[in-house]
Amino acid sequence: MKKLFLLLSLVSGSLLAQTPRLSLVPQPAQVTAGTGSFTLGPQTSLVIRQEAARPVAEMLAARLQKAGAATAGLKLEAAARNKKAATAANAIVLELQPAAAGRSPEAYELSVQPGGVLLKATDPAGLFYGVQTLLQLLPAQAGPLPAVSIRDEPRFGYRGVMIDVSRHFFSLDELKKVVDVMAQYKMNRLHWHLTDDQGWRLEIKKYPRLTEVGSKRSETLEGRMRYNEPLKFDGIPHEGFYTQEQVRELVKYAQERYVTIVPEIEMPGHAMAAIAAYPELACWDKDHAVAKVWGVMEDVFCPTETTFTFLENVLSEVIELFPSQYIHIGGDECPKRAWQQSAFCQDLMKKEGLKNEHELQSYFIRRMDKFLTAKGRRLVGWDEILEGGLSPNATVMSWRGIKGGIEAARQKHDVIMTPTTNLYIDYYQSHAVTEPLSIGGFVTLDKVYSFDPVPAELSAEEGKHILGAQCNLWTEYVKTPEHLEYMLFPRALAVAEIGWTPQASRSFADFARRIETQLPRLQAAGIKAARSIFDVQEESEVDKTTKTRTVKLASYLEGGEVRYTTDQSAPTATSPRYTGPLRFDRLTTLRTAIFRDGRQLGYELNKTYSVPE
Ligand code: TNX
Repeated sequence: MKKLFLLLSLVSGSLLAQTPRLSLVPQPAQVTAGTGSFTLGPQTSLVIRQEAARPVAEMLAARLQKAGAATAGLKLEAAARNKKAATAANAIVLELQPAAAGRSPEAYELSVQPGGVLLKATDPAGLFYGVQTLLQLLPAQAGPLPAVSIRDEPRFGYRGVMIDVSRHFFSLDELKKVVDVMAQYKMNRLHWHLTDDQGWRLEIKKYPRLTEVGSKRSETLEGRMRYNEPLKFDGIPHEGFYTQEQVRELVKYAQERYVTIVPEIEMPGHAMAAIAAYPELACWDKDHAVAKVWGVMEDVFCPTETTFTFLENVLSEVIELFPSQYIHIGGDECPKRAWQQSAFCQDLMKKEGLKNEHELQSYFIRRMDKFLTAKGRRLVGWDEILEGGLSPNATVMSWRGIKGGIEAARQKHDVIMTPTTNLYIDYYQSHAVTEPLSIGGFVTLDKVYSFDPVPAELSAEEGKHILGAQCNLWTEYVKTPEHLEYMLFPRALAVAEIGWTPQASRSFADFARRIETQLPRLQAAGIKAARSIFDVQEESEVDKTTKTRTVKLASYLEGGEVRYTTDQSAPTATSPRYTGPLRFDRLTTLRTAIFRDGRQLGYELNKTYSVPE
């Protein structure tokens, strides 16, 4: 992108030297800077050429009014088809064109010229995304739109966020807020993790105890689970579920923003909440209760006809509620002990010719696959569904790294990439002492950004099975909407760009610059995003032979100066500036922060390093 601007300003000289740098996220496939600008005013009209464009136009009008960009006026006009778009002066024209072969329905072309704006797409989805771009072009404080022409299209069709509402419940309003932000950054799948050991959150008419019993736990583990230490609980009951009416409301709300909600009903593991409600679903005859600790539980669904009937009935209601083609059935982390100890399971394995419990799990998933396929839907599951044989129509969500994804793509199955290494946003994102308690791990914004969903190991043909990427927010340690937003943003925006922007146009340095301008917009929308882009990035390594430690520091920010001290004093704007790796040969305390224009940005990192003895 930078190169393109450089080239353009070389070619056109001083005219383009004035061109403002755009801060669009995700970076569009193709941007050509123009000359001049267009200012919206009370006389500006909003023109649609087809009725199908009306909902998107209405949404644009509402957003422009809210942004104060269009005072009083902004009339929405449905102009006759035969009027030429290009001649509509002082107007924003939305136009649907006949589909061009091979173009994604999400593609659009946007042209801003001093005389007006023309947005073209073959599908309302494309118009919707063009409108998101247009709104991002608008300065935060309303003002002129820079002249530009953009041809844009996503790299992947699946650009997702997963939210776990089982471990902690989040309100419908909070989820709507997340959907709003997702849509603004062109994300289109919200994977809703609705059930798990710690709570069943979806009303099922046929089985009222799922929510009467399964949506409540008496208390929750406090802090982390530590080996050999007694567990501590908070004594606070936790509960919550969504009525079917609320589900319909959210599905519709998301649909209007081109976000499809992919529901997940976990099986055969992570099922304790359902089993607590209906103990006959278990293999074991013991006390069943909704879990109040985290982890992998051994109390799982038993593959009896009772269980299959139950799950098919549940999924039938799920299918009624969710138009999503994909229905997620979990499939992860199912310990096999209960099945090993069950005479019923051992018998079933003999009868079905299943060699081991992995094949029994595969039998379980295959039955669900058959059921969903017969209903015209597609099964998606975590990568454990590969074990014991993948069922014919399954799509795999690769979470334990990318290996499962590679294997599935080679077997010609579709894949969504969501590896813990890069896309687990329940992990820490900064060294800052202000980071709230999390499950562990370390996934910084650039770690997320650096992920390419298509592994180099795959051939071009196999690579086509990669549908896209998704970040996962598990909420064992995320209890409040503020914390949820802090974990999600801006890291989900990196996933938005992974999913949308051509790999060759991606640059983290430029992304960080753009994120800096997006943060105030998120804040204005009431989103409590993390500000870790203002913190020092740090990495260290010991060398046993020289008995030294090397510390590398960096700033994501353009013009960000990393300054530091090693004498215990607080870093200031005049402290030594970091220019290259620091080497310590004794115990050293490093205090460092980022400065720009004489001011400290973000938090100080204060860390004491040991060296090898
Ligand atoms: C693994 S990822 C799980 C979740 C946990 C998560 C915590 C996956 C399919 N299962 O049950 O919440 O780790 O990071």
